[in-house]
Amino acid sequence: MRQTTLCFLLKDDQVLLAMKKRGFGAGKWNGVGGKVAEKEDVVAAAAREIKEEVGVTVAPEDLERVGTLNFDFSDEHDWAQSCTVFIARRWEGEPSESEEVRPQWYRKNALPFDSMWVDDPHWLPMVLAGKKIKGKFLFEDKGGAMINFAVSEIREGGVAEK
Ligand code: 6U4
Repeated sequence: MRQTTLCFLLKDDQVLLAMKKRGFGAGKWNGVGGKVAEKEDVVAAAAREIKEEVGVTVAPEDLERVGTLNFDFSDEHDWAQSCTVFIARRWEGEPSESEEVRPQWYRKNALPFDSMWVDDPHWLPMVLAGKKIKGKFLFEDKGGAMINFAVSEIREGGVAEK
């Protein structure tokens, strides 16, 4: 299964989302991320994608790993991915538009879920509330709908079901 990353920059009560302009997930708001390259560390991959997509530099120690999400697509098996989710509160530079994405700050309590992946309402609010999570999702209709999913919070010393 391919490894991917997703990172959310946080500033006060806002989160940076990026409108994907092309490729996988085009037309959706999402965190910043992409595929982990061969032999690349997942943290390095997250930092590289953040730089490539929105032009800011995040030090590896400022990337906090907050979740692992497994995405399976019943009609597109090649799209299966294990996605490591990060948050970052420190970086250098100002987010700017690239060929791939158009970034925009959103208030954490006013996210554009209608224009995001259908799974996002089930886990992103938990991440933005400071929780660590794991989840798995099975999609149909090329990611347009979910067949089933499970999300749980990872607590020190155990896992609490949502
Ligand atoms: P290219 O080939 O440049 O378009 P790249 O941006 O490297 O690809 P891509 O787009 O395949 O990688 O990476 C997938 C990205 O989409 C990752 O950031 C994870 C994210 N993603 C995939 N399925 C998702 C889903 N169901 N919900 C979600 N993010 C998802 O919130």
